[in-house]
Amino acid sequence: MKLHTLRRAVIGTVAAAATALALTACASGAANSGATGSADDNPYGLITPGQIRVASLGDSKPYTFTDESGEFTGFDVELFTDVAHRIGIDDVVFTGQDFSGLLAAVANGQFDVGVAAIGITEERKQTVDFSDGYLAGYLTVMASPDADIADEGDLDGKRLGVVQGTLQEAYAVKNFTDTELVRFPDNNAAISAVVSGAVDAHFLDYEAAKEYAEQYGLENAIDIPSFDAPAGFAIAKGNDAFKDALNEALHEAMEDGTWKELYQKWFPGSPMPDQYLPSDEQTPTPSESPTE
Ligand code: SNW
Repeated sequence: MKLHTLRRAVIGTVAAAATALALTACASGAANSGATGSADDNPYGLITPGQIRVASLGDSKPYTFTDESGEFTGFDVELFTDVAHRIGIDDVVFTGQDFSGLLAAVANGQFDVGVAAIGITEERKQTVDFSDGYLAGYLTVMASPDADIADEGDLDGKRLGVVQGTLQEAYAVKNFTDTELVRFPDNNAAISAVVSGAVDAHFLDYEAAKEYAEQYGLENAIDIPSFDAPAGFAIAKGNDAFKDALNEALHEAMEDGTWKELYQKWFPGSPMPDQYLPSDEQTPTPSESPTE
């Protein structure tokens, strides 16, 4: 707690200095010149100017996870790092959180952004703002092949793991009413329970399920589209300068093929969605298609 107080005090000083600088800039009519401006050194209202603190997850491979040396990596991590670079920031610090506390930690200013395959929903928008979407996929029930789970009806009377605070939990509460839900803080704990037989299946993101399936001989038993809740970067409400900059950089990363490259690297063999590809690689929608 003492450390916390100290850090806040330091941040307070930095913030005061930044405000003073901004005021000086205003007075000289040069405010808000963006990342390249020399006067305004914190255009995105970051906790520490020049650094982005990211709330993430250590066990959501291949989206966000820590490798053998403890470094954060994965699709979301590499995409966000690329986007941050495009807005002039290379000092990006990822920290693992429980998913259930992640959005609150962003909303109350402990982190500048949340990056963890976080689906954009109206409910979550009450707590945080989101960048535009960057990934739309499936929610997957993963089980042992012996569990005989092939469709949603097969979950009746079964024990199903969900990570607290996820869309999977919300979907299961609403739709799997005859299933016993067992809540876990993270995927690793839930997978251990599937492997030990303490639960019959676990409900998580498609690519993470694929990863665990290979590792533990489990299978993707049911895939449920979650295209209406594409993942976005979560930021504190009202920080439009930061949001706009992230969006612009994100769309650049899509347009120049960086998004596609990362998708192929981290999700090999998965169907390539259209909407985040460079515009000249997108297939025409049916109404524009000459065959329609
Ligand atoms: O809604 C999907 C989205 O379409 C894409 O497949 C990436 O995952 C989602 O954002 C859902 N992710 C869950 C959620 O937002 C779990 C996140 C996690 O476990 N890291 O609750």
